[in-house]
Formats: sequence, C-alpha cells, structure tokens
Amino acid sequence: MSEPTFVSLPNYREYSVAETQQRAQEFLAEVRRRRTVREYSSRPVSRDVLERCLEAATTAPSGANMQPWHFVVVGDPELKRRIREAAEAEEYEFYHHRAPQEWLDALAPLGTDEHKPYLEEAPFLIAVFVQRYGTLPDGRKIKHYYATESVGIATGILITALHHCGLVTLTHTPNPMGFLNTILGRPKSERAFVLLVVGYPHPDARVPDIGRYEIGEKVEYR
Ligand code: IYR
Repeated sequence: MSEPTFVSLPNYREYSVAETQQRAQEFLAEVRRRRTVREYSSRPVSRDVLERCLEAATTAPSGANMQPWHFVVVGDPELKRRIREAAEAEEYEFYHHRAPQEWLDALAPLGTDEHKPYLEEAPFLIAVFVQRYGTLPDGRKIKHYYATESVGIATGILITALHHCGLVTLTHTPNPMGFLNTILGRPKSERAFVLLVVGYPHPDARVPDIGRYEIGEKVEYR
C-alpha cells in the first residue's frame, strides 16, 4: 500500500462577499438558460472548443480518483449514419413494443418518437462510456468504485461547459445502447452511459413548453 502524499491546495480562490453573491447570481442566470435541444443546425463546431469542454469534464471528482470514463467524439458522417440506424432500430422497438404505457405517457410532453435525424444532422455526437474496471499496465484488472456516479458528474460538467460556450446538447439514451460498443469498438468492460448530441440549434429549433419545479419543492434547509 502506498503512503499518501499531500500538496497545498493549488490555485484556490476566495471571493469577497459581494463578489461571491454576484458569481452565484450570474452562474444561475447562465445555467437557467440551458435547454435540451432536438433540432440541430449542420453548422460545424470548433474541435478545439470540444476539446476544452471534454478536458473540463475530466476534472470531475471520481470514486478513488479512478476517472472511470471514456469519451468517443464522433464527427464522421458514416459513423453517425450507422449510429442513427442502430439507435432508430432500438427506439422503434421501444416506442412500439417495449415501453410500458406509463413511460410513454411520461414522455408525451416531450413529443419524442423513434425518429432521430439529429444523430446525423448535428456535427458531433459524444458517446460517454463507464469503465466498470480498469486495466493495469501488467494486465491485471482494477475495480472502479462509484463508476456510474462519477461518469454522471463528469457528464454534468460536460453539458454545462458546452452550454457555457453557446452550444446545445441532447442527453440521448437509446435503450439498450450496446450497439455503441460494437460500432465504436469499445471493450466489454465499458458500458455506454449516454450519447450526447452536440451542436448549434437549428435556426427554427423549438423546445417543449415544459418548466422546472419550484426550488422549494426540491431543496430544503434544516
Ligand atoms: N430513449 C427514447 C425515449 C426517451 C426516454 C426518456 I427517460 C427521455 O427523457 C426522453 C426520451 C428517446 O430518446 O426517444
């Protein structure tokens, strides 16, 4: 077992009370504007910006610092076409056979169906994988703790970073997502967590007229 070593907290910043309040307000105003978008412009997205946002995502805290994520950025039209084809096949089954009525009722306000043109129209898809375990240089397996939670946190940072850059996303979870391992050549030790659609909104993009709960219904202080 290796002994822990410590360094002093690097780059920590404290703000004045007024600045703290302003930052909290501004951040809230910024994230409040985020909406999930299903209609994309074919306008390209700077690869450089994606790289910075992905790097931001990989700063997420993770169980035992295992960093149990893997991101595959897909911009190749042929790969996007294959992903769309596979996703639409699964989604057809979902909407027509697998989904219980209760689930379909819950989705009704979103107006979704098995057609997923955005998987080809958006400039990039980011397939996010959970690494259930890692492999040491000598080939031994190493367990990842809280892998799903960690990848969820990283994905949240990614979505927020992309929004911060004026990009829009869709958190797409075709069900099941095993086809992503096949198409993208990822090992069985990884499970697809989400397929993030990334781009600029179509000029005529519309979003469902749905709202958020009042904060008091979701947060309490004791
Ligand atoms: N995966 C399907 C269904 C779907 C499920 C949930 I939960 C959503 O919030 C939205 C859609 C689809 O993408 O259409």
